[in-house]
Amino acid sequence: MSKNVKTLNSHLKDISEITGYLSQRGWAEANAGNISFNITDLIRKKVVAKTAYVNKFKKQFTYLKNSYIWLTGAGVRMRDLAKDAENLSLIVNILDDGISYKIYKVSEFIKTKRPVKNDLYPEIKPTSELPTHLAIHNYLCEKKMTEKFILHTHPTELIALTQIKKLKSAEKINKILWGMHPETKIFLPEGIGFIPYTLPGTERIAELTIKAFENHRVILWEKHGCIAISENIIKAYDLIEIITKSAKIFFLCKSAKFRPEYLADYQIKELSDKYLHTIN
Ligand code: 2HA
Ligand code: ZN
Repeated sequence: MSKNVKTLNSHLKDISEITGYLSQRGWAEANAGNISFNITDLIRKKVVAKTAYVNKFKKQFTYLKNSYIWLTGAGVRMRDLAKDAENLSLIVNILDDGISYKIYKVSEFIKTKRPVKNDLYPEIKPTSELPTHLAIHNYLCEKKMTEKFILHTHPTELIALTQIKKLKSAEKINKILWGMHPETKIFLPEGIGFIPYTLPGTERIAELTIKAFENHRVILWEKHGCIAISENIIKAYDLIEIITKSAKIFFLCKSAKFRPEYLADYQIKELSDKYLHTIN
């Protein structure tokens, strides 16, 4: 592994920092949100763990054969994850048939600084949105994309936008988001994707989400939250923070009883012309 590749430990530090922000910003009420990270490239040696047990998914993930996916635990609060990311998450190793998997404690892969002691969470199981996370990772590997990180959270202002009947389309929401602040067009030139309300934690939401990721990096789930893909948690958070700021500006104008003026179409085009080539 080359020296400039961040270690899992170092990613876990970032995860602790960012999950603290998610909680402080009120985007992670109770156990809201979940995170996963394809760490296959960070694994130096095969782990033969005592705690791992073999299980099978309902479907095969062809492109995840022999992969290692770090995931948050079901029911785990982001505010607790911020304090103890390594013990409140786990690692799923998908075996070489793409359907069997083993679950490992993170402590089997890195040196943990403290013993596992968690009365609040006696047993850590994978996040309830596991089907969506794995389907997205499978898709990202199939397309050989550089994004390995998935962040799902509940940003209040974004959810509020999806509660407004006449705004319920990607086109209308993007017009608002781009219109409120120039950085939104610079960071998200492709805009957000939008998925009409779908039952959380299902194969259906997974299917719709993968389709929407064909040309987006952030997707809004109507009346629920958003899900973003990026290279790491810091960049995924940046994307969500930027669009949430735009939504907030929109609502601030509205609640002060002013109609926001929006950036003009030519100003948005100007931003695309100047910055599009610099955006990754
Ligand atoms: O993890 O946010 O979508 C709780 C959720 C499910
Ligand atoms: Zn959710």
